Amino acid sequence: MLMVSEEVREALTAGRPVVALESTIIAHGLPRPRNLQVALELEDAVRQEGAVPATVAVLDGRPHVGLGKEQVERVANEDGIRKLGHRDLPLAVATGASGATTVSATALLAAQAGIRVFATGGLGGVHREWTVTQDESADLGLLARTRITVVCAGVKSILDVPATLQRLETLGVAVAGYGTARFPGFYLSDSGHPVDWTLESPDEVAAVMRAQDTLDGPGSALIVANPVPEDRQLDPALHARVLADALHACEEAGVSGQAVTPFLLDHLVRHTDGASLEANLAAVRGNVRLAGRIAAAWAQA
Ligand code: PSU
Ligand code: MN
Repeated sequence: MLMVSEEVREALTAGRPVVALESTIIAHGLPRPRNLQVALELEDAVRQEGAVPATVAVLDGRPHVGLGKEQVERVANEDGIRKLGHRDLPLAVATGASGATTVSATALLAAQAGIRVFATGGLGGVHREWTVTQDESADLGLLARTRITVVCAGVKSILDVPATLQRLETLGVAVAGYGTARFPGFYLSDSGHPVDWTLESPDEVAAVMRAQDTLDGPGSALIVANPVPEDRQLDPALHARVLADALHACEEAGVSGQAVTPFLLDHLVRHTDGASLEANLAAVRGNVRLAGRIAAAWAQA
């Protein structure tokens, strides 16, 4: 049922590096037409690091790992592309729907295809107001059950960051800062919260992955939290101001469920004159490149 592209299948069989990429950021996280350019650029960046990109999406009810150019175009431009978390996969498959995969659905499909390294922008997590809405991204629960390394710039700053870090601890998901002892803040290099572990090189990350396998504990993820370079981050004062506005607007508009994340991200883009988009892209680019290097170190191991 899983459609693994020929290029990805060959690379996996030969033990060459592969990096999974999610598609929700393309379909629902970035404005058109920039989203298509970015999708292709990210695939290119993976290739420049010597790895094969495997963008994940569901098209006409078929889960794909590794997309051709026309398929990437569909994800970026087609109206009615849904947002699919892992719980949505059987529904999309059985009804023949098309959709972009979130971190949870991407991690699941990538792991099933035998891919160990995955790059994204920011993970989903615990939303502010959790006590009222119980809105916690399914990303966290799935990563507690899936042996995959996720390179991200932390969790989106629209979330409750300390609550998300606590949930990751409770769920037993390993978290390490890459070259930093601070948990990155997605648009910002530093969320203001520390991490317990710091890894300094792709080889070190690969060694942790090997240790996960050797110890053979619960099949959980390794989160490599890679900060956006400081000179590329969103101005922290602007970030604080616009984020407060965005959260307020979201409440006013009565947005809930799956629509919350895209609503907030879009609000930030429009009210920072695109600066949040640039910081977002800088973060994702950095993550994709690092993931390529980690995949290469892992393939050599
Ligand atoms: N980070 C971004 N843009 C996004 C997302 C993350 O910069 O669009 C997506 C990811 O796919 C993540 C999802 O898995 O949002 C989380 O959505 P939710 O909170 O509905 O679980
Ligand atoms: Mn949610």
